[in-house]
Amino acid sequence: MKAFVSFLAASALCVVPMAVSAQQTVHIGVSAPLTGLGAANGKDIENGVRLAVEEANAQQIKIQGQPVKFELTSVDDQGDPRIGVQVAQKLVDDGVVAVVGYYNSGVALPSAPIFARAGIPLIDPAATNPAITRQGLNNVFRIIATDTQNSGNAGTYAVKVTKAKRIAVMDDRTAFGQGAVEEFKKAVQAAGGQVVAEEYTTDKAVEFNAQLTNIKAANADLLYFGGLDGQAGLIVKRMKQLGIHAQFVGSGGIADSVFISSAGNAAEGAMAWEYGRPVDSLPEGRAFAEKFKKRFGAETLTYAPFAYDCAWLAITAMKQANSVTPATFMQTLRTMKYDGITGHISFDKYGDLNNPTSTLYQVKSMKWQPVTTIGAEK
Ligand code: ABU
Repeated sequence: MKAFVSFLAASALCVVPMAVSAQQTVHIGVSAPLTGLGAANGKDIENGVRLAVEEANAQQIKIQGQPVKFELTSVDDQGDPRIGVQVAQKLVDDGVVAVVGYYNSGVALPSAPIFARAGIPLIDPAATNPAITRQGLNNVFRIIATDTQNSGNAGTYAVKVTKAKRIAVMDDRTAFGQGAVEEFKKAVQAAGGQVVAEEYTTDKAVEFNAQLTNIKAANADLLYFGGLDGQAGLIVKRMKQLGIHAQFVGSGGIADSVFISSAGNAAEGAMAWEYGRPVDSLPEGRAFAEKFKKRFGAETLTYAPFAYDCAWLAITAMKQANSVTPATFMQTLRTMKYDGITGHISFDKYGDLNNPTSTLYQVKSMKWQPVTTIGAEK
């Protein structure tokens, strides 16, 4: 009898709780150019998401009582629409529950429907062509001002504040550059301004002599360029060589170190309209910049803060919905109010920001400095 009681006691000690919480792995996708011309910005976006994922894992988040391990699944879209749609399908096949992308509007436009068909939310930190959220899809969210807003502000400001009288435009024929210049021209015309020269190039070009000679002949006092940082730097350098004194103004994705390296001394005085407020002026912005530098050994470019917010937005939606099922937490995303490091985030019926802001920057003493911000946060 004594032996039997000892056996029961020993058995009781060995009872293993039945409700063991199994860890679930949740994949967050990123699509950006990790090689080629946009690679620096693509890595910036990828690292913004990586930082958010690492922080979320350190917090040991539980959803439905089970610990969650977040994993970054990134693909290199090379800034090419054809590659973009292929790797978008790969992300779907790999089972991502949300995607942070894109850098290039031209890649975002054909790729977004692939995630829509799979019922996966796409959260955009950088691609600004307005049509990305106007394709009738219900899965696209963008946490950055569109080109209607950013280049629209630029056009109004050029006429009303800069008082430019003879405006030239040039674009790189991409969905972003051409679209941005169209929005700029509409705003210039609405403000009563005059566009005296319209030129274009391609996003791969490195020589702009013909276009800039035409702009010089038109006696332009301001050049608005729809295109990206490295190429913008080469244009500004060539303007200086040709003795063109028109004020250079960029359309976004230009106020960064890539532009300054590319333009060299010619960078001084250049302007660019960027998205959101200066990160340093936001409550958590400076801390973000410092932890980014500590983690990756490099300063952020334009988009890492937005990409970080995109990833945390998805993770917070999962927490609030208590679900990692895309169809469930996507409902939460639509009505969420989230304070990110880039500002207040909530969405209109298209998935665009309710309160977008833009900031004009200028290179002073070879550093991009904020000049003014348009758009009030509520
Ligand atoms: N918004 C600037 C990044 C380039 C793009 O939208 O294609």
